[in-house]
Amino acid sequence: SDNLIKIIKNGLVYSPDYIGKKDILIEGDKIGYICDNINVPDNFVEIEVIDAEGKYVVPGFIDSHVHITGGGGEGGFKTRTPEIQLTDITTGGVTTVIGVLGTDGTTRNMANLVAKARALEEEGITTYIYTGSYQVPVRTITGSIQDDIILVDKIIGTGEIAMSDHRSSQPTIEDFAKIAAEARVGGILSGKAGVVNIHMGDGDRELDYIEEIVNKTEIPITQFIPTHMSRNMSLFKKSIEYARKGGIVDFTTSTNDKFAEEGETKCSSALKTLFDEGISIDKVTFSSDGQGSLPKFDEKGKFIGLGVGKVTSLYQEVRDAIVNEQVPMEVALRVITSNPANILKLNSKGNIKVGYDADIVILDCDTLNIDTVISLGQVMIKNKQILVKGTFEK
Ligand code: FWO
Ligand code: ZN
Repeated sequence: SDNLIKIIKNGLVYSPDYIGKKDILIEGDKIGYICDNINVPDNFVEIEVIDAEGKYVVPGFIDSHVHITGGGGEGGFKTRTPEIQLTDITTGGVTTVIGVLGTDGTTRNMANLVAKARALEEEGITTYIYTGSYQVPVRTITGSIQDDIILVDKIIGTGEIAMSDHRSSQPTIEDFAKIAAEARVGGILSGKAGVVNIHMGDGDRELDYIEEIVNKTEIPITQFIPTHMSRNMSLFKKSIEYARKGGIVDFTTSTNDKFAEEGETKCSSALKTLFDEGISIDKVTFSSDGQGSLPKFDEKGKFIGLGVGKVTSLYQEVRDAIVNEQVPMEVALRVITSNPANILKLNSKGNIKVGYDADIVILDCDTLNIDTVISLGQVMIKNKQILVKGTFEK
């Protein structure tokens, strides 16, 4: 059985700010104590000591855009991607996911998204969801975005709603303003973020609708979380100016060689560029688009193939930013820990602090590879061995 008390000893701790070599006491699902040295009282109670000597200890990762019920379908029914399994997530060091639907808002639905989010929670990680899919009007549970956010605990906002994409519902600016208004009031009345996660396509209108809403209404720019912002060079260049204006920019870490050669900017170098431009990194996040489809269309809009996103790409891009792009570790880690936690108002997440959830990842110092993953105080992976699997995983 899992000990209720654990002590992680002698790790170099990034909270994500670097706080030095510390011992961390875990009580149940919370971080109970952080100090230079905790003497382990012998045979006092069952205490599991985890030796983090020569290792980094960082907050569990937050993946804020994951198709947990599966997505895709753009190449016909056989291309509907498979539902995610627990270790697809935990092997990526991810302990909190935000689940989304996608292009297919017909055969995928909110009831299934809620059920899958609850299933993953039963299996040991923390989940939230966005109400809706690509389509406008947004298909909700209660019939209203505002009511969904206020009344359904796991719903923290709406999305991913498609903008500037040949697969969108071709919504108007007014449509988006009303969606943002409902999400904002829902968030205000429930203490949640109430954000609008916008799927940015390759269309020419890019961020125009968001900027016009921000200029013409009382809705703040931080109500929107546009994702896929490095999917082509033009949009990536726009995302730099957008971030400079205080906008939130989310970059998708799942990719394939076709997208790379077609002008997508790799997330690790996108982060380096923003960092070198002196942009405040607080409004920058990475998300994986895990289990989502990565469909390719030719210039006439004809489907020519698809890949499937992977949650494990999330930390790999952060690791590349640190190792290959020399982005400081305490900066790069923020885009998958404290930044999404702050932006999404996940108050007990994203930091190694007393009273916060015991979501922790231990990294090898030399390789920066994931060694151990703890979610809500439960050791899911230890010394690269999977200890906890999904219900139907062998
Ligand atoms: C992106 C999710 C896309 C699904 O443009 O939006 O399709 O419903 O599963 N994926 N449509 C992938 C690019 C960012 C590479 C989705 C997908
Ligand atoms: Zn998308």
